[in-house]
Order: sequence, then structure tokens, then C-alpha cells
Amino acid sequence: MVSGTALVYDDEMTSHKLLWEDPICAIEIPERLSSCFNNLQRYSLVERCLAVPVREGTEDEITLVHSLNYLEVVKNTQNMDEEELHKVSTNYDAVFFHPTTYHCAKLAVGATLQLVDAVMSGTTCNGMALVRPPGHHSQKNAANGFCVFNNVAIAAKYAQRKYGVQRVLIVDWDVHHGQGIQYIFEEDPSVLYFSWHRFEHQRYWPSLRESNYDAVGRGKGMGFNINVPWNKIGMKNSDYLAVFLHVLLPVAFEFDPELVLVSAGYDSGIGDPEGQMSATPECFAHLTHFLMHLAKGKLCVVLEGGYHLRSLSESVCMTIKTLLGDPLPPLSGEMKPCFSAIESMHNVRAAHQSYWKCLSYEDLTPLKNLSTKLCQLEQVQTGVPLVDPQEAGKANNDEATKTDTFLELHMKDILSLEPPARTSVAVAESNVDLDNGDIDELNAIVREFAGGFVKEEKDLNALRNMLAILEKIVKKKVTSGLVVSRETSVSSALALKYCHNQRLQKVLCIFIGEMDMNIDLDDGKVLLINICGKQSEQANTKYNISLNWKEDAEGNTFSSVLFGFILPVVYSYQPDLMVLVVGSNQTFGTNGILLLISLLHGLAQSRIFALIQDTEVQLLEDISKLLMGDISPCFGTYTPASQEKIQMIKKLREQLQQEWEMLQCSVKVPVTEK
Ligand code: Q9C
Ligand code: ZN
Repeated sequence: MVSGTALVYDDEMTSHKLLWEDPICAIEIPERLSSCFNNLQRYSLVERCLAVPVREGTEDEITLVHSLNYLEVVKNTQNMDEEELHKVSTNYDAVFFHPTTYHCAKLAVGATLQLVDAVMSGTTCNGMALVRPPGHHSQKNAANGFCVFNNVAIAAKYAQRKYGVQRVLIVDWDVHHGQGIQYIFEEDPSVLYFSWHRFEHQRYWPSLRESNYDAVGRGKGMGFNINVPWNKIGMKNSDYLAVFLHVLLPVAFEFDPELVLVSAGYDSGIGDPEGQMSATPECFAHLTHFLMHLAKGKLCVVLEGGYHLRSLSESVCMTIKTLLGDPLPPLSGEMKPCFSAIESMHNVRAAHQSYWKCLSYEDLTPLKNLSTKLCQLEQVQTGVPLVDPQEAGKANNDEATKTDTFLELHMKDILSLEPPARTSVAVAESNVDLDNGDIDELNAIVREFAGGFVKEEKDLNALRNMLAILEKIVKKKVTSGLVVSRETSVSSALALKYCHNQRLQKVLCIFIGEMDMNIDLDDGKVLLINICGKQSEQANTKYNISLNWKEDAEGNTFSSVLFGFILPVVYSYQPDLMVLVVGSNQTFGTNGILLLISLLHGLAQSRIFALIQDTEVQLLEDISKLLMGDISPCFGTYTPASQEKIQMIKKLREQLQQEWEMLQCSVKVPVTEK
């Protein structure tokens, strides 16, 4: 298995800078790069990465995307004086040139390609390139929005040429629309481009008609361009998460890329003066974690925007920590997407429904009219206040300082929660080292709650040992544990009783297989999700959900139920501990279980207690490797789920979306609107 994370950085790229006064370009400063690197050093992350040197991109590489003519224009800026540089800059929108710009832009391209080489050659599994100038706005014949050469677009073409990669996914989480990337791959079905961006009904820069959700690609490329417009500022962690779960991830799993590139702008993070959004640094850990499950983990993250230095550098650190495999801090904030985000998701899902099987059975009425109406309403209600620019500047500064203070505390908060160890323990019915006192105490618990089951000494020992492992997780001595059980129904009921006794606030129990367990824990302290091949007679309730899911023999259909139902519910619940039970006659399949466990690592600080029925031991090795972080998971080829299955997910979502609000992804159109 390929492991390791590459870090491509060189402070030479800090020499490119603005030489004259220009309030628009003033935010793209060299410190953007150095503050990221300094923060990585402060967290001791630099030494954990493989340092990959930068190089200059060659003319052949640059012309994979740009015209020779444009290349010459940029090359000629090398020997210009300030006046000439200023003049060339004004030929473009929001761009500045410096005598070293050409050199730095070539380094930014070369750094990105060095990262692609490290990942594609198998030297490392993933990595990040910290580069300036950024790339995603630049076009065949033009610089734009601080961007000179389109680093990520060049990287996609390069990977296709050099390594024969068939399908590349580009995820652009920068707060601006990477229209440059869209134009380059618009007609190309081999590159799927996803971008979310501040749009405000086309009032926000670059104010293009083609940034809206209905720009789905052209010709052969139809369906391979996904735009998610944000029509409001202040989008939060839950809005970003919802778009990943309900739009990007289902489509990305269906697309099945061989390489994932991220246009990683952090101006979509909290405190950014351009983006005005509210996503906190750990949100980028979760986004990164999801993407690590595609393309056998081959993930290249490339810096684009990000103008609040503290927010930018903390978010970059969270991204790299995640690439390195560290446990994720829990996602903070209320887990409920806002109405405007739901509306955008609805529109994107409707626009793409004829191109992607994972969306095809949803009944989504396009919301065009509703959207315009709401937009007009908003204008009347709030209007656009006129402010004196000097006052606005001061207000911005206050905002930035407030975010600094907030982040200082926030990072301490979320990182103090980090589990002490990530090692897991695996036991069959063997012994766990225990003091005599502990033995007696645990034996008493077993006798109290599972006395009826204990026939011999052997039964008592097995259950007590199981509790001993669970106790280690609850007391935070280990992150996760694995136990083989002779009777998962008994062991899991006992485990849940133990958690209840320990006053754990929220325990998620996912039971896969035939469950004959009758526990009455409907008080919110346990959320039970049973995945089995049989229809349950009981109706679903908020805390007791039964899913009748039989996985196909070949291929995977489980990603649809994971993203469309299980993860939204689980993220809404925000458990403190997860108990995963694999009982007998499970119908979710090995790959389904592995993907589920791997995705659950994003929750409850990775605290997973896995219980496996002794008839399912062929799973044992895979699950224990996964818990130890020893395998990069491979989940089999995507097979579209049947209409029946999609209908089932839809029904469940309708049933439970008031209770579990991360399930919300479409707007119910009133009958009169149709
Ligand atoms: N009133 C990147 O984040 N703003 N570029 C122009 C005009 C330009 C952003 C505002 C923002 C460019 C890579
Ligand atoms: Zn940006």
C-alpha cells in the first residue's frame, strides 16, 4: 500500500508582489504562503511530510492549456519597468505583474506537476502544493483574478498525457468560480469539474451568467461541469457538508476518477474578506477526508485563494493533518443547511439529473421561478446599504481581528479533543490485561445485564473482556477496538448498557445483519441504525431506524445509501462514540462495511468499537487493518442503485428530514408553484 504525504513548497514564490497601489489586488500578499508554512512548522507537520522540491514548469507544459501568444506576453513582463508592468496588468481583470511573476508562475505550475508526479508514480499517496500566483481564473489567452497560469488545469492535462489517466476529478472549493477551469474542460467528459462559489444571483465577481447551476458543460462534456452557486454569504460547515453529501460525492463515486485534484482556495473559510463565509478550519479536514476515499486515495491539493492569514493557515494545517491520516476534530456548529443552500442543491441536482444515475430517480421540479421571487423579495427587504469605503475598511479590520481571536480559542478547543492514541486493540476471546479489581467490577456488570446468557466461565470471560476493550475506548486510552463475539446480539446489548451506565451522551449503534436485539433506549442516548436484508415490521422512529438493504454481488451500490442517508443522519446526530456491529447474515458486503467504517472516522474523534460475529471472521483482517489505518481502501466499481433502492432512500429522507436535518436537500414546491 502507498502511504505518505508530499509537501511542495518554496519561498521563492513569495517574491511576486504588488508594486503599486490597488485596493483590489492588495490582499494577494507573499505572507499568504509564508504564514501557511510557519503554521505547519508550529504544528510539527512539515517533518511528517515528504519534502518535494519545486521546479519551473516548461513551455510545453504551460501550452497544454495556454496559447503560445499568451505565454510570450507573460514572458515579456520579466524585463519590464514598473510603468510597463502596470500597463500590462490593466489589460486583465484583477491582475498584477512583478518582474519575478513569470518565474513564480512557472514555479507554481512546476510545483503542482511535481506533486502530480509524486502521487502518480506511487512515491506518496497524496499531498499538497503551496503555490503563488494561484491559477483557477486564468484562461487560454488571459490572466484573471490574481491568476497567471492555470496550475490545476495544466496538472489534469499533464496527468492524462504522462500517466494515461482516463478520468480526473477537479474539486474547486475556493469561494470564487474557477471560470478558467470551466472554459478549458467545458467540452471534455474526461475531466469532471466541480465548483461552489459566492454568486449572489450573479451580483458577485466575476458576475458571469455561466457560473450558475445550469452551466452543466457542453457537447460531449455535458454533465461534467457542476456549479453550485451560493446566493447568500455566511455559509456554514453544514452547508458545505450538505453539498458534498448530496451533490459532489454521489456524482464523484459514479464518475470514479483515477486522480483527484483540489483547487484549494481557503477564501471560503471564516473571516475571509472576499468570501464572507463562516466555515471553520476543521470543515476542510472533513472535505479532505471525503475526497481521500476516491481514486484509491490519489489526491493532490493545490492552493488557490485565501486572504485571512490566520484562517488560511489553520485551514491548510487541518487539510495536511487529514492527508497524513490524523483523526478529525468533530465538525462544529448546528448541523442544518440553510434554506438558500438547500435551494442551490435542489437546482444543481435538478440540472444534473439527466446526466447522473445517482440523481435520476429523484423528482426534482426546477425552482427557477421560486428562486427569482425570493431574490426580489430579499432585495426589497434588505436592499444594499451604501457605506463610506473608509468606514467599510475599518469594519473589515475589526472583523478580521475578531476572527483571529475566535480562531485562537477554537483551534485550542478542537485540537484538545484529539484522542491520545490511534492504536486499536483486537481480541478474540483472549485475555485483556486487567487488575483484579477491574475484573470483579466488570464481571458484576456482565452478571447484572447479561446474566441469563452466562452458562460457563468462558462466557463470562468473553463478555468481560469485551467490556474491558470498550472501557479503554470510553476512558480514551485507545481510539478504537475490535472484538469477535459468539453472540453479537447479547454482546452489543451489553455494550450499549455499559455506555448508558457510563453516562455517555450519544452513542451511535450501526448493526449490520440480522439483529435480534430488543433494547429500549429510545431516549436519544442511543441512535440505532439496523442495516439488514429484511423488511422490519416496526415503523422507523427518530432513534430506531431500520434499513432494508441488500448489496449487489458485484460492484457497489452502497455509496448511494451512505451519502444519501446514513452519513447525513449520523452527522446530524454527532455521536460521542460509535458501536459498529457485524452480525450474522449481513447483506451490506465487505466493501460496503469498509467504506462505512472509513467514513465514520470523521465522527466521534474516530472512536469506533467494532463487534463482529464469529461467523464473519473473514472480515476481521480487513476491518482491523482499516481501524489501524493500514489500508487505503478500495471499494469496488460503482454500480448504480436500482430505482427501488433510490426510492427507498427518498422515502426515508422524507420521513426523517425534520428530525435529522442534514437529510434536507430539496425544496418542497407548493402545489400552486407547479
Ligand atoms: N470588484 C482568487 O481567489 N476580486 N482570486 C475582484 C472586483 C478579485 C480572487 C473584485 C478576486 C480574485 C484566486
Ligand atoms: Zn478565490
